[in-house]
Amino acid sequence: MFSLPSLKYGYNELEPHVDEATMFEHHDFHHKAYVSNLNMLVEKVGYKGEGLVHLLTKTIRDTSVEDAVRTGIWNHGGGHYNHSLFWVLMKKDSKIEEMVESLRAMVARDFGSVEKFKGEFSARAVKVFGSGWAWLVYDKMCKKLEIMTTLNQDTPFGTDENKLPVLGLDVWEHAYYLQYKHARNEYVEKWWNVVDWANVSRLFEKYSLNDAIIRVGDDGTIN
Ligand code: MN3
Repeated sequence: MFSLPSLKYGYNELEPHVDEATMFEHHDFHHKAYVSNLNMLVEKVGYKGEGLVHLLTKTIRDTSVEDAVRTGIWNHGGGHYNHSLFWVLMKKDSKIEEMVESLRAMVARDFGSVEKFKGEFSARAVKVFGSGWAWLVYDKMCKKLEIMTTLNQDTPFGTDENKLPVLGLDVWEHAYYLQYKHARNEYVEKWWNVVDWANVSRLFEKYSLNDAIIRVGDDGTIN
């Protein structure tokens, strides 16, 4: 069954950018609830360990599965995938120098520069209406980087199979409200200080060189 991944840093280690109370609530309650709900749902489809990506791309299109179960898997499975990815794309002491040259070059080609990319990404993240995510995705068909937003817990590849998530930002209120209140724009600005560019690069290289989708293990580990 699915389980909640543990964080590779303490709840307070992303401070002052993301505070301890937010990290604790977000990980131990919000993410945990997606995992618990997903486990209840997959019992109903005879899950045999095919993996989250399979659930989110195949099971949700299987019309022999009850509509409510498919919707639940889409939402809670998406929540588990998105959050598992989100945690490993952050760390304390973010270093932009850890971005690999191949990613920097493609960012420059597709957005003009890293700074322009960050500006565009922030603007899109701030404008997500209601709850959702902003993503940097690698389009495996066009072999280019794009900014994409999704609503609720929709995943990029569940929405469009060509869109593989390189970087993701949770802009649900639960991700920032305790600390930033209504000021999502401030949260988005500060969040750049905790991006783990080495792991972002690792995802990008896996997609662009191997054409592989990142698997999130049932225990939330990324491989
Ligand atoms: Mn969240």
